Amino acid sequence: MHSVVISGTGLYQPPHVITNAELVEAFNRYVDLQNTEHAEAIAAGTRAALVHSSVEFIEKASGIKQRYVIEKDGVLDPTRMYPRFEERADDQLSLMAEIAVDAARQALAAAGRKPEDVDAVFCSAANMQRAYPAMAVEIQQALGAGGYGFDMNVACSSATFALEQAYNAVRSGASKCVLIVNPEITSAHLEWKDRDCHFIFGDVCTAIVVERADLAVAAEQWEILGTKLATQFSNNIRNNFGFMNKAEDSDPDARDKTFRQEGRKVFKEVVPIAAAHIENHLAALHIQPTDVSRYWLHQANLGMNQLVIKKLVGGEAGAEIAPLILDTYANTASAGSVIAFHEHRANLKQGDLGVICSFGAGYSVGSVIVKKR
Ligand code: CO8
Repeated sequence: MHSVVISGTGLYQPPHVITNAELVEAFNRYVDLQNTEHAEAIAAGTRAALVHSSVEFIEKASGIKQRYVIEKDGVLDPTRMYPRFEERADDQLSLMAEIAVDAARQALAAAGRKPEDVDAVFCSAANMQRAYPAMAVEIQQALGAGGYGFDMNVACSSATFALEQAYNAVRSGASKCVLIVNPEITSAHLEWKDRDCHFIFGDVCTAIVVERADLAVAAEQWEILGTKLATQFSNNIRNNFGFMNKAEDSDPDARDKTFRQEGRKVFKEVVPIAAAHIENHLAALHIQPTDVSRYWLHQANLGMNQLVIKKLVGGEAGAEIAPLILDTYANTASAGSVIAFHEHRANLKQGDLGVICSFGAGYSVGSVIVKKR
């Protein structure tokens, strides 16, 4: 078995920011328009009036202050409330592939690798732009990478689950250099008209290079000491959008065809699952939670991360131990823990231990324990 390292990461950051104030203003205008349009039904008691959102609630309940999006005007148009993307011809690069190629080039540059050094591409994200051909194969071609590519989806745990596949491929000798990309265009599958969740997500793409330690040339390398994945079925985060909707004669605009969740249940159920998962994974490698210098946790909710850290190390989740990126990026599905790793590792030194951990729909939890070389 070969030793395996993460030798580079990359981050595509979309051009537009939506602050909570802008988001709430647009949402409240939508609510007022809807309530005026349906005033009679509301007065007759046959329809419930929609209720305003609030910046204070969003920041207190989630810790999110803003989000990046690829397209902003459509989202903030109270007569539309979803992004406006142009359909592209078959011979043009897809939007998901475009942002993946951007992040991938950065990760390859950090790793000191050329696209032709890559012999596997995993496109792993909570949503795919189309059914086929696989996004990963388009990305492989756009970069000029070799080998093979495939798509995979485990919602918010897509990146960590892909890291285990890459780790196994490289340590077994099947691959030498794997590129993982996590293009998360969550704005297209978020229900911006629902105040319970309209503030949650943002767009982004992360990329990770995983390769054999003995071949790696990057100035900064993180040895993967182990990976651990777990799933447990739950309907508490669900989206019924899918290829059979048309055949089922279901309404494509129905509420169940976009993201929905029982946020409070998710919060309560996932915190103990994630904390126990990390603790067990560390114990299997004879590492105490307090020996870990940094936890790059999934970025869904500030309070969730604070509770997970409290269960693990008994203290507060300060930026030093568990850096927060969801205040600026919001929840970016599988990319969240990778953004935290990308942006918050520069001050760690040789021998320091870290844990990348995702948790989310499925339920799914994935942890990757790393050590700076
Ligand atoms: N403004 C004002 N008030 C509001 C708003 C709002 N925007 N929204 C809700 N309220 C009200 C509610 O109506 C409720 O009122 P009442 O008490 O009168 O009934 C009150 O505020 C409290 O509501 P909640 O109980 O819902 O509030 P919480 O404190 O639980 O906070 C959160 C809601 C922030 C959603 C929180 O529960 C949370 O973050 N939970 C964790 C969720 C989580 O981790 N989810 C992971 C999902 S991501 C994932 O796995 C990837 C999926 C794939 C991505 C696909 C791309 C889109």
